[in-house]
Amino acid sequence: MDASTRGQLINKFADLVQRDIEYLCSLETLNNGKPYNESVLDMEGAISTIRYYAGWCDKIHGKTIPIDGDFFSFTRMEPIGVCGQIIPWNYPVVMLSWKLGPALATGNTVILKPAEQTPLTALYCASLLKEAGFPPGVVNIIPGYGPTAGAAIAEHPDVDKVAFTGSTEVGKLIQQAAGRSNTKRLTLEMGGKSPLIVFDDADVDKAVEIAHQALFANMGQCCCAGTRTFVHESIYDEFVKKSTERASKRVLGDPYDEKTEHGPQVDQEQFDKIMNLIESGKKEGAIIQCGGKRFGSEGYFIQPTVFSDVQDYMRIAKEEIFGPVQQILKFKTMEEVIQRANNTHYGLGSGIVTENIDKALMFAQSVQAGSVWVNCYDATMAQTPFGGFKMSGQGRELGEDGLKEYLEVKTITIKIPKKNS
Ligand code: TXE
Repeated sequence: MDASTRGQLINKFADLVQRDIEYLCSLETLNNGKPYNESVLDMEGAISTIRYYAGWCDKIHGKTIPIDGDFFSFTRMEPIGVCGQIIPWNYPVVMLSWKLGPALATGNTVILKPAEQTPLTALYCASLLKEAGFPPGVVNIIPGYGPTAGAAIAEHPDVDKVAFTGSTEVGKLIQQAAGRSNTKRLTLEMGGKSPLIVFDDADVDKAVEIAHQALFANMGQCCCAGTRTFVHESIYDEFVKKSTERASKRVLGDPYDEKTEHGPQVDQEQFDKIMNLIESGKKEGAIIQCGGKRFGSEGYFIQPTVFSDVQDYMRIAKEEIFGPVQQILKFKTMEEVIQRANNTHYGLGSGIVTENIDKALMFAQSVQAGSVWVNCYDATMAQTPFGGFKMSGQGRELGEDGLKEYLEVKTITIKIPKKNS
């Protein structure tokens, strides 16, 4: 198939997601429990990612290289082959778009396994891919459990690459399986404990809102959530008070109600993990400003929770909570906060709120994280690469860098009688 035709096919898939957007949003809310309004944002984001990669299809090319000697040398960018893609439940269609977009744009075939909690929208997308006219076998969407279906993909000798998003624990298992089988190529995106720094020159109200959304969006189930909010000591008390007021106003309820900002956690396992970490925060001496309990008596709703007086050694400051629990820590100086921000095995997102460009750039250079957001948070778009330093990941998704993860570079060198330039 011509690369341009591949682009048209991928765009056709985006057209069909757009056509059925209301159905897909309803299904995503049923799938995951996220508020319908968040499902709409997810679907719009997924469509723009698919279209972004559709546009790349006939613009991926190699180079001619000024090699030493009487040779003519050029490179071809070739697909890797069969790509396994194992995705999580927090952003089911968004994750599907991040995975399918670059893999298909570069001419690979795909076996995608959605998370066991959220197979519905991925299966519906499979029917849209068929309707768009993808040749049989190019995209295979196979729901199943991690230790069986997921592990089979990671172990299989005929799978050439695995792209995974999920826990660090499972990411390590996938690396081991790749090593045991055929040293398949890997991209891994594995969560974080991302710092957001608020300096004393910031507009406190704006900073409170940025930090609130950085943490509570998607019920805190976001890999790059700003889960360590470091606030300068001179504005700390005001910031804690306003953050508590903001979190207390968050509207919980039926995810299909358009007033709802906040739905349930995805399942009992996540609910239990979060409640356990909230208890550990209380025991270790952090002060609970609001929340901390189950909301209502049905479903996996957790009250938006704000902890102040959090210390770096506490479990809530070190472990990925993946829930609606904000940790507010106090700092004095830039040097100190950079050192503390980097004192983690993770390195996915980070942010700084300041009016001072020197502070922003100093932090941006020093923080060990794949993304730095200045006066905003999680401004993740199809065009910009996303991924982790340290144990948050390997490789990058999105942007032009995301394409490289699905390509092999082949160098072709031809002996010529004489080079004349
Ligand atoms: O993740 P898993 P879980 C983090 C978050 C969360 C924790 C556990 O902290 O609380 O991980 O969540 C598949 N071989 N993140 O248990 O198990 C699984 O079927 C191959 C961060 O849901 O890693 C699913 O498709 N695959 C995160 C996917 O891996 C396996 C998003 C993720 O599930 C497997 C989700 C195996 N042995 C959780 N075992 C992020 N980075 O955004 C499981 N899977």
